[in-house]
Amino acid sequence: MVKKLELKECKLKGESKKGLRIIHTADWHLGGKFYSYSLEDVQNKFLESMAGIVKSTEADVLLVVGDLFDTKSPSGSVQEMYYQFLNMVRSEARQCRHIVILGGNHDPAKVLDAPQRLLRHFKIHVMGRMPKDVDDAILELTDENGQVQALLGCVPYLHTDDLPLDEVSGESVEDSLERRRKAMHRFYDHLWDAMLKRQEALGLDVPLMLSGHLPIAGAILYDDQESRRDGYVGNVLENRAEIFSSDASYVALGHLHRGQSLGAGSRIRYSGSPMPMGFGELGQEKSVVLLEVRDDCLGIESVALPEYLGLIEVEGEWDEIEAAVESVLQETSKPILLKLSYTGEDVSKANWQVLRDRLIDTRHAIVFCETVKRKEGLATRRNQGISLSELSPQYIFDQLLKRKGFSEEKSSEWQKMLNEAIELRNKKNDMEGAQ
Ligand SMILES: [Mn+2]
Repeated sequence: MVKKLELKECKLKGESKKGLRIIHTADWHLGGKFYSYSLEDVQNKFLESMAGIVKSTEADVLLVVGDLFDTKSPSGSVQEMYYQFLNMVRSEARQCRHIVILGGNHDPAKVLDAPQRLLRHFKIHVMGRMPKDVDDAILELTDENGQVQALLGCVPYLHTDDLPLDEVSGESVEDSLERRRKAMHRFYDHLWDAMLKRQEALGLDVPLMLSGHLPIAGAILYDDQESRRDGYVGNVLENRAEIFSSDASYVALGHLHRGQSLGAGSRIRYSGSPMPMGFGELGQEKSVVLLEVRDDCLGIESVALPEYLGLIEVEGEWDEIEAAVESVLQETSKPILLKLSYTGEDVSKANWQVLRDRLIDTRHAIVFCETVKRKEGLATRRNQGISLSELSPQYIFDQLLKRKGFSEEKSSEWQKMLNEAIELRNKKNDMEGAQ
């Protein structure tokens, strides 16, 4: 028998507590850059405010489902930021008994796991890699009296070695992906069985929850073409929601930066990232998920986060671009990053340096700008200050198509071929266990 709690959207923050409270968040990407703009200051602000949220929501559990760090080798100051945060929560939000940090595809699993035993003394459970014994991945979430209120199956990003496959030779890429999907399903089944056994051993009737850092079919990856920074590789291996037992009361996911549930009222949710990492996330409201384990239901509330970073994208005449730059000078509460495209006739107007100079000594920055010159009905873009990360295969391809002046029909044909080529490349990367 599994105690499956019904999800109930309700107001929890500021209301009196009726059960164990869990904050579900993910994809912090500490140490990450926005184009070439360092996010360290913004992220420090975020961590401070996050510690405040853990305190003000009276959360008993803080769960970070992967991509805590942005790179495999976070600098000393980025690691310090992380440890300062843990210390802040431990000293200021004392009711938070369990801090759970799971590895994502961006995380340096070994760096996360290095202090694992030490951190356990502080009830900080880090799991960069999946432990060999699945039983070690089951966390008993206890209340202030030490009573187990729920079981959490902790699942960091799974590497190829975590998903043993049967050796098959001479199969297609599709077949091999299907085998990986099956291996993933088997993995979650195996974990679920272990959780049922644990529950039985404890002699308790408590809700069971799962977690994971992976893309699930049906989720919205991006609002537009651009924010393909993360998930580009990996979204090929789309697992199906059925890998999670339907008896799970909640499935806390990470990896996709857009917060969402898989279908209306679904118990399978992505918390989303706390701040945008690309212009594709422009306009997304960022939040964390707050859960409350009650006797008869699982209360859930999406708690909106402040906007730590503002984004402005302008494509148009020079005076519009100038006005946008002037307007950000008024903003002092948060940095604003601008992406600007000048599409006017007179290219001599486009003096980007003058605009950049306006932002010196502010926290705002123009992270991308370009001059688009219109010629015979075709737009050709002349790039200024384009960063490497912007040079996606798609971007270069678009430029080429424009330059060649292919018909729409021909262009879409070429586009189809490019998509296939990219997909094949991604599949290959994914099979090799790339991020
Ligand atoms: Mn990820």
